[in-house]
Amino acid sequence: MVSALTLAALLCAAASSRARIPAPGSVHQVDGAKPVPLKSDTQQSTAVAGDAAWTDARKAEMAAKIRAEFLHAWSGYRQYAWGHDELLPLSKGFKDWYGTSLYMTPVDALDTLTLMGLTEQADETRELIAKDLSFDKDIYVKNFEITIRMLGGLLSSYQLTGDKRLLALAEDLGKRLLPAFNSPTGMPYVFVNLKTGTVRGAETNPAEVGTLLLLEFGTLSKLTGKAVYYDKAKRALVEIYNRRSPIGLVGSSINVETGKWTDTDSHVSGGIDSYYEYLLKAWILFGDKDCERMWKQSIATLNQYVADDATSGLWYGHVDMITGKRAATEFGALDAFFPAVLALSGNLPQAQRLLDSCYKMWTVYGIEPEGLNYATMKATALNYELRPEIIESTYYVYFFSGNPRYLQMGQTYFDALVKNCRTDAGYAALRSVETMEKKDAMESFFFAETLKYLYLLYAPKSTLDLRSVVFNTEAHPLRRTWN
Ligand code: DMJ
Repeated sequence: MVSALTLAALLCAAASSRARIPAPGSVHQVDGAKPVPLKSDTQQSTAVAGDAAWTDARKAEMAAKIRAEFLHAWSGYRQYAWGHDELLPLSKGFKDWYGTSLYMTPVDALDTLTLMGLTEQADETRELIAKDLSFDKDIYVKNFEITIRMLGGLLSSYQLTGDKRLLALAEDLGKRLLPAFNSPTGMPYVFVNLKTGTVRGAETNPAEVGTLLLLEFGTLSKLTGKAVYYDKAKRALVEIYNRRSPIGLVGSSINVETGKWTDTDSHVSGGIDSYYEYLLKAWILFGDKDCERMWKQSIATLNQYVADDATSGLWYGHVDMITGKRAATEFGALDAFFPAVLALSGNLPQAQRLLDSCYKMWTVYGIEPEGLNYATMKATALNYELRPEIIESTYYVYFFSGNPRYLQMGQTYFDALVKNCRTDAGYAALRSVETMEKKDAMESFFFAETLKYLYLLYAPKSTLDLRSVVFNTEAHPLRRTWN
């Protein structure tokens, strides 16, 4: 357990650390963890044809195609929804999450525009944000979503462009979000009013409590020299960790006022996912030893209880956090981020096995369903929300393995997206991967994550070196520019 004193001492140590971001995949092998027994490579069952023919020219051609599709969707946003949170890709309208725009798509998309070399569009978007975006609004926002999309996007684009107006906006937003942490336990409320600082929503989950540390509040502290952001976010993360069960697992729902679990279902899916992701990434980005220890304990326990070596492959399912008893054989589109985390932690073989399972989830319907029962290989939720996680994992696993079969997997995703989700104004989520019926939604993470990871899979290494950045959970890359 982490006491307040050791926490303070370790925070000082982390702040004064001069270490560079360690080479991901090389130094984070888990001590004492019990990995799931590996089948040999020859037993990997997922066939990915045509993986030998990936020349540099073919990769460049793919990158250009993905960039063109990004531009197609961006033009739709530019024409029908400019200045609003999201494009509605079927009705050609727009949506603002809180009745007034926070420029969610522009902020979320800006670093992808920059990385793709879409300079004219990036400059126009940056000016829109810097001149017109204001957080002085009497609205209750979801702390988690605004932190990962907006705070993360502003900080990342500040680091990429050096435009100090973006850092000023990030700091203004960070200050307005801070009251969320004013609960009896220090774990944040779900909603905070940007103008008044009043809070709502005591029932939350580990992802929404534990995800605020890394690229967002921690980096804001490092870039502004104000420790308060790191300290509050770190305390919240430790509060969740300290409430783990005797076997070391966290549940799905917790009350920030009582500190009691209200749902003991344990998994790596939505609601818990980025809690684990940030334990590892906060260790890498900040050299935070508490996070290293918490990550190592957590991954060992996940591999012991949550990993499931089923007939259909390796999965991470659902168990009860107290007993460790299997509760469901369910995996989904959100869970598909986990191979990326395993690869970054140094466990490439397990990442490859899990990614093979994810690929089966994608190909069983021709595009991935939101939820899958891996015992029956039937969908439990048929929608597809244009999510990035499987592509994110494919990018990481390709980066660390260099195996062209992952480029072929990327081609499968891209072809399915173009075939099933493209509209004349952009890209649309699907109501059903059985019927491929579209719905009028294109979330900002399609620009921030889905197309960014797909592009980076094929783009020249000089576009961005994964060893020099840590991506937040919304794919905003952060560099350790501080000592
Ligand atoms: C994104 O907002 C982030 O990746 C988050 O961690 C999970 N959900 C979406 C994408 O699916």
